[in-house]
Amino acid sequence: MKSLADRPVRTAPATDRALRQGAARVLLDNWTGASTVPSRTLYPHQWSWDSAFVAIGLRHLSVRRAQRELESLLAAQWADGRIPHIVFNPAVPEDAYFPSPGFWRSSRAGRAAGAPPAPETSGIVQPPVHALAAWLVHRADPGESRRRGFLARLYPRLAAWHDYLLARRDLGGGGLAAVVHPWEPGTDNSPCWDRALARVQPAPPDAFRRADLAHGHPADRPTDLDYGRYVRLAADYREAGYDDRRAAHAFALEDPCFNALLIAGEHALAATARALGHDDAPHTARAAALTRHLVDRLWDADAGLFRARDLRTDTLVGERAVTGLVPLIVPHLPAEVVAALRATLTGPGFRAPATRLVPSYDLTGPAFDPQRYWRGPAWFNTAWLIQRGLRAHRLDADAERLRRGVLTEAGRTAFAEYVDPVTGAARGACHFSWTAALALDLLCDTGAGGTTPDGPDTPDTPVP
Ligand code: 9WN
Repeated sequence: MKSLADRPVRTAPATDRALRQGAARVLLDNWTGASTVPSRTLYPHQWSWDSAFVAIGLRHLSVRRAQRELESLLAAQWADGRIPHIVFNPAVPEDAYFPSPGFWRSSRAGRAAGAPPAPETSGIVQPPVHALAAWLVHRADPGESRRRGFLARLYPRLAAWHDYLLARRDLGGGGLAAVVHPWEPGTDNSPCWDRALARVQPAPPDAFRRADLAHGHPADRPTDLDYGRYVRLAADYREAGYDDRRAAHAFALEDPCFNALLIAGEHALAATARALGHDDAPHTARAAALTRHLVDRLWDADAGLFRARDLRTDTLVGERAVTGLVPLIVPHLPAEVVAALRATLTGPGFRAPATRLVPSYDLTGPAFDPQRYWRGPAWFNTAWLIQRGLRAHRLDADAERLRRGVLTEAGRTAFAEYVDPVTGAARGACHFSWTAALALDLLCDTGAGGTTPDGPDTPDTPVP
C-alpha cells in the first residue's frame, strides 16, 4: 500500500487560482448528490463536523449546495436533539467503514432516545460547528437564504441541538457539555484522552474488524488497542439505548474546543435569531454563561492554554493540545487569556518547524508523535478556527500568517488530511474535503482590516 507519506512533497506553492480550482475539484469529486464525504476512500459517509466545515467552503461555489449539505445532515437529527457524528449512506457496502451501521444499530438501539427510523446513523456526536456554519452560509447570500426559508427552517433544529448538549451532556454539573467517547471531540487519539481511556477495558481484537487500515497507513492511524477501547465505549453506550440518563459513561470529559465551538454557535444563533426577528437574549446570555464556565473550569494560566477536564477524577488533563488554543474563537475572553494564548501559539510547543500550521499536540510534550493522527500532526480545521479567533481578537498579523500557512500547505500537499509538522510531509487521506473547503474559504477572504466578511454583527454580540 502506498501512503501519502511515500510521495514527494511539492515545494512550490500553488497559485491562488490553481488552488481555487483544485479545491473546487475536491469538493465536486466528494459530493454524493446530497452531501459531501470527507474522503472517497477512508470516510465514505457523511460526518457531522466535516459537513459543517464543508458547507463553509461550499458557500463560495454554490450557496444552494452548501445549504443542502447542512439540511441533509439535520435530516438525520434525533428527536432528543442530537446530531449524530456519522450519517450512513445506504448505497455504500457495510464493510466499507468500521464501525458500520450494523454496529451502531441506531434505528433499533436508539429508538427510545429518538433516533429516526432512517437513515442509519452513529449514536455519538461531534463538535457543534453547525450553527456557525449555517450563519456563514446564510451570510453568503441572504436573499437566497430568505427565499428558501433556510435560516427559519434550521434555527429550531440548531437550538434543539444545543439544548441537547446542555441538558443531557452537562455531566459535570458545571455548565459545560461533556464528550463521552474520543470520537466526539473529533480528535480521536489525542494524548489528552490517554489516561481516561486507560481505565476502559478494551474489546477483544477478534470482536471487530477495522476498515481504516485498508486505506490509511498503520503508522498514521490510531492503534488496535485504541480501537478496542473505542469499540467498548460505543458498545456500552449502545447497550444503554444511547440514553445519557442510563449510560454509565466510563469516559466523560469537558473538551475546550468542543465547548468553545458551542459558545461560537450560541453567538451565531443570537445573530440568527436577530435576522429572523426573534429575541436573541437567551443565546447571548447562554454564550456569556458558557464563556464564564469555560474560563473557570478549563483555563490553566500556568500552562498558557485551556485543558480538558476529566469528570471521573475531576482534574484537568496534563497534556497540552491544539484544542486548548481553539477557544481563541470565543469573543469577550479576558485580555490576559488572549495574550497568554497568543504567547503559547507562537512559543516552542506549537510553532511547527516545517509548516505554518499548528501541531495537534505540544511539540515538546512526552507523547508527541509527528505522524500519528491527533498526536502531533497539524490539521487544517484547527488552523482555520485559530486564525478566525486571532482575527476576532484583532491579532491581524498573526491571523494573516496562519491564513497564508493554510493556503500554502493545502496547495503543497494537494489537500492532505493532515501534515507532519516536523518534515512537512502530507499524511492521511488525500483529496480531503475540509482541507479543500477551508482553503477555499480563506482564499475568498482577504483577511484585511480585521473585519470579518460575514458581518455586520453588533459589536456586543459578534459572531466569531
Ligand atoms: C471517526 C472524518 C473524521 C473526522 C474526525 C477524525 C476522523 C473518524 C475515524 O475522521 O475520525 O469519527 O475513522 O478516524 O478524527 O475528526 O471528523 O473526517
